[in-house]
Amino acid sequence: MENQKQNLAGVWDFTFLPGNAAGTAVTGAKFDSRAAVPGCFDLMPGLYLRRGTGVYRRMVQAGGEMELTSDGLGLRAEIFWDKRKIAEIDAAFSKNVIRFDAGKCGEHELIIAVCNEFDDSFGSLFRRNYDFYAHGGIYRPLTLAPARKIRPDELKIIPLDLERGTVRISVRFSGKVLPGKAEIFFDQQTAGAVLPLENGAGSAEFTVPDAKVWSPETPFLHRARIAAGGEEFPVRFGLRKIEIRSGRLLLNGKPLKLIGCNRHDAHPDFGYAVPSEIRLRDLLMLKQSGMNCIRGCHYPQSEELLDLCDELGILVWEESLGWGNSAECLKDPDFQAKQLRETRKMALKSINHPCVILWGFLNECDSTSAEARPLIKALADLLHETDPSRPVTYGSNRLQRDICLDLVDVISFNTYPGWYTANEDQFINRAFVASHLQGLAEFASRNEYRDKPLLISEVGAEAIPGLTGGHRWTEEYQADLLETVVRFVLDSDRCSGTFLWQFCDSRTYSSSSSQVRAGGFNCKGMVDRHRTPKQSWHRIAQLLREYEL
Ligand code: ADA
Repeated sequence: MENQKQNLAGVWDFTFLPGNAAGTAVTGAKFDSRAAVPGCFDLMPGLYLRRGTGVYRRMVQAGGEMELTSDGLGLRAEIFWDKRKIAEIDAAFSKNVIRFDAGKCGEHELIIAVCNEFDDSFGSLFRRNYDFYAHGGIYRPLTLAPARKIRPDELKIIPLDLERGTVRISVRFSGKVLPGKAEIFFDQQTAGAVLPLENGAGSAEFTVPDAKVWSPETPFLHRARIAAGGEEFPVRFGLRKIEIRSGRLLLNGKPLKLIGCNRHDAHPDFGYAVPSEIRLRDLLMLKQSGMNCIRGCHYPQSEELLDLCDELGILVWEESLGWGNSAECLKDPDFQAKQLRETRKMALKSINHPCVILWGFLNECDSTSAEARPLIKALADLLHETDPSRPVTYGSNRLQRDICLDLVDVISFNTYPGWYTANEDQFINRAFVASHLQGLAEFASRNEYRDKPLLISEVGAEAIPGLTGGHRWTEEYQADLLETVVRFVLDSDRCSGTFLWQFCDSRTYSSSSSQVRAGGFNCKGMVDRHRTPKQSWHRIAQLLREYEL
């Protein structure tokens, strides 16, 4: 099966149509240009930051029942096979498997019309007010393969006991003929263990032979092959446990201090279609700096990124797409339904990645309003039910005013002392920054919250690369601020970690009602948009060499 999979990366025929023009794409489009897949069309020459419909076309050899897998595109797409619509994708960054009848074996035309016009209805998840750029394009790999006889709608391997090497494997297949059992083979095993199935679903405990624990220091990965209904499904997984005890996060039974950064999976020249080499370099830089984690802000991560984090031993907070959603939005039934659908999809796609230790959603929503509670509760319940093995959280910027913190396992505060706080001096006030963080730690130590770990999930300051002098917007100011935060977190018994804002400068909009974004970039990166370190990067790396995480 794997060798029948076609990777559709390459240069496709292309044309750009103004507006939301998927209909015209199939009837009247004249393909007058070429575009790379994966790629963002709104960074191509002549189309820089344009909004409209990018229409991609190529010919493919295929026939019979096929599966087209998209690991992520945006903002939304319509897909046509020989001019017949076979799918619509209405959520950016979402992984989708499309099953369709490709007809007779031979050459067929595949058209993907991707639109990056904003849709202001509440049913749209990528909204105009988000503080990261809404690119149009096919962000991540596309593959095409013959459809399997059965489909694994769920396939979970959850570590149970690390010493005994036990895991719980749960599967749910769909298809015309459902298998009565699955066979599980670990690593090099040739004799499988049986998992009985009823209506294509089953769950049982297994022992992994010669089990080795996965950790950031020794990211050991096991493999399982799951054979059922004449098909084989390979899965890679790791044996590790993330737990909460007395308000602390524990990894494999030991207290965990998370020191890392928020990272947009983005690049100024490629948008969200980040080339593998750049993704790899980013993660190697992070690992070498001594940081141990990233928050994949603010959307589901690519398979490639999660694979790399599994291999390098980088811990990940993965979250579904959302940003600053208002009470009006949070109570909208369409918005709610899509949030739930996409959050569940994210959890099911990433559940076997040991690097993922936290699930998140709805960054900085209006969690002071009663309207937020039903959706936050529903998302937390859904994640717990889909995956009982990982804690759930959301980045709150409402701090002490938040009324939803009881609904999640971990309290995560996005806070910008020394940046957005009013009446600040031109120069850093370290005591103010530390006392603000101390205030949050005290708040989180109240009876009702003391059993929940506390994270500072965003904190930072803008720094224009090369600007020095120590005042706001300079590299020193940012380095001083972030150093103060990291020292506080390392020394605090209450705080389980921080995700600094942010890894690299990232594209957003030049202005919005509440934010100043120099040149259309959020310049709070510790490295600049092309990944050249600022002073803060070196400062934090030096500090982490002095401490042992
Ligand atoms: C927010 C948000 C980020 C970014 C940041 C900032 O808290 O979650 O996406 O906008 O602040 O730079 O202000």
